[in-house]
Order: sequence, then C-alpha cells, then structure tokens
Amino acid sequence: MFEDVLSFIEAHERFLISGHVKPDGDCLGTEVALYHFLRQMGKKVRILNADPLERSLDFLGDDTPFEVHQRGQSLPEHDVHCLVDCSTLGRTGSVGQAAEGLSGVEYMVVDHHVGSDLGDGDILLWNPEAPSCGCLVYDLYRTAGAPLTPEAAEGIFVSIVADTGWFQYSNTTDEALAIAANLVSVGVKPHLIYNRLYRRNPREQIQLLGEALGHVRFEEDGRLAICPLPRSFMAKAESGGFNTDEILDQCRSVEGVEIVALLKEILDGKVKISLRSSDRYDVDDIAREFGGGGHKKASGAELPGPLSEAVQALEERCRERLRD
Ligand SMILES: [Mn+2]
Repeated sequence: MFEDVLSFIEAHERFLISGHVKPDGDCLGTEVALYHFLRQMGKKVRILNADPLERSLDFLGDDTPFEVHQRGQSLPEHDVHCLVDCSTLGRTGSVGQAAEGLSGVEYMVVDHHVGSDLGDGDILLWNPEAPSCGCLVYDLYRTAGAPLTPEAAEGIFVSIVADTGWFQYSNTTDEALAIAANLVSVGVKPHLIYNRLYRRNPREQIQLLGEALGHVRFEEDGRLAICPLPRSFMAKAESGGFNTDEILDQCRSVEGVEIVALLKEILDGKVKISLRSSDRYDVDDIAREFGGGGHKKASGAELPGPLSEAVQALEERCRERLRD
C-alpha cells in the first residue's frame, strides 16, 4: 500500500488537503504531517478545511498554513484532493460542496475508519487497525526514507494522543507506543503538548462542565449513562468553546458504566449523538442504524430531532444492547 501511495504522489503535482468538519487532533495533526511530507517531495500543497482550528489545537497552525474555506468560494487548482480522517467529500462540509462537479481531480483517502475503502478514494492510505491516521503518514515517511521535521513529528504525536486518549483506549497498540517513543526521540515534548492541549481552557469551561454534568442520568442499573444537552445549553457551550468530550470522559469514569450516550441539540433542531462503550460492547452498529458510524467503541450519528424523540430512540436501542 505505501509503495503504491508513494508512486501515486510522485506522479502528481498539486495537492489539496481537507479534513472532516469540526476537525479533531487526529485530523489536524495528520494534515500537518502530510503537508510537510508532500512539501519535502517537492509538491505544491495547501490545506483547506471547512472549519477553523479549535482553540486547544491552534498551536498546530504555528508552523503550518491552515486555510479556512468560505462557503461558496471555489477551490484552489489541484490535481489530487487528499481527504483526511474521513473518506467522502460529504464529510468535508463546504469544501465538498465546492468540489462537486470538478473534473480531472483524483482523490486520496488517508483514513482508519471501518468501511473507508468504499468512500471517494481513487487511492487509499487506509488501515482500519491503525491507531490514528497520523500513524499511516508516519509509515509513509518511513517507506520514503524521508526525515521527520519537528512540525511533522508533533503533528503525528498529536494525532496519536488524540485518538488513543493519551494511550488509554484499546487502540493503544505496541505500534502506537513505538511510534510515540520514536517521535519523542526526535524532539517531541509530551508534557508541553499536554499543557497546550488541556491547560489553556477559559475559566467558563469548568462552569459549563458542571452544568452539563447536571444533565447526566444513569439507567440499566448504572450501565448506561445518558446525557441529553438541550439547545439552550449548546448555544452557551459553542460560544464558550466548551469541548463536550469532557462529559464523555467523566461518564466513563464511573464504575459499572458500559455505554455512554451524549446527545447534543445542534442548529435546526438536529441532534448529534456520540457513543462510547467499554470493551464488552460495540456501539458502532448502533450509530450505523441511525445513519452514522465510526469505531467499535467510539461512534456517532446525527438524528433529525426533536431532542426528546432522539433520546427515546437512542436510549431504547442502548438498553436493548445491554440486555442482549
Ligand atoms: Mn481518527
């Protein structure tokens, strides 16, 4: 796979890199590493995402140019469009809409989600077993014998810690740790990255977390934690830059919890759901029933709403799963 991807890259000139909407640490860190790899290969490269870097990840933009696509804006000229941490143009928001109907462009998918071989990719850098997308780009550097620049090493490290939850999740393989060790040996400083990621929160963060936790309830003898967040809360959370993943972590910290379901009422009354599970359960198929998907133990979907109906439907499905 890596050799094929390398020959593909060599045969093309202008690359556009885009990630999924609301890009996370894996998506952005991988974009950084891929950007510098392609630059080393002498390619013309631009990163263009539908959404800006969120506050905790803004440092990734210090040495790498991230551009934010404005709805309706046409895309810069490119021969290859790299889709990162996703596999379809549909996941790239307004970028994907602007790409519709373009001819003469090939798509390179850099992803580790199940089923991404069925996406828009003409060529795939894809392995559903990879701990993060950054690990795939790391292997690309190794295959090419290309030196890891400090920016690329930092990007790959961020991608790994984002998707393994700082080596807590079951995808913390020996490979993930070995790559991380190598990145530290070339100069990555984990404690500085941790501080940048998690110790620069605005003060409102702690108030919003307290308020959010007030919406949590436990069902099925405490095996299901469910947290519905109404629009009124989400409006405050969005303007305060509150990261709702914190709620998931708090719920998972409770003994006996097997499935965590977070429901967020977003714009237009739609409801975004995030599911997390313990080793014993697969929540990806639940998310898929609702038209979403992701990983076995971390998945999500979007429901039409209203919130009360979404809660009812999802809760029922999670309860069934826990009784299987
Ligand atoms: Mn990922």
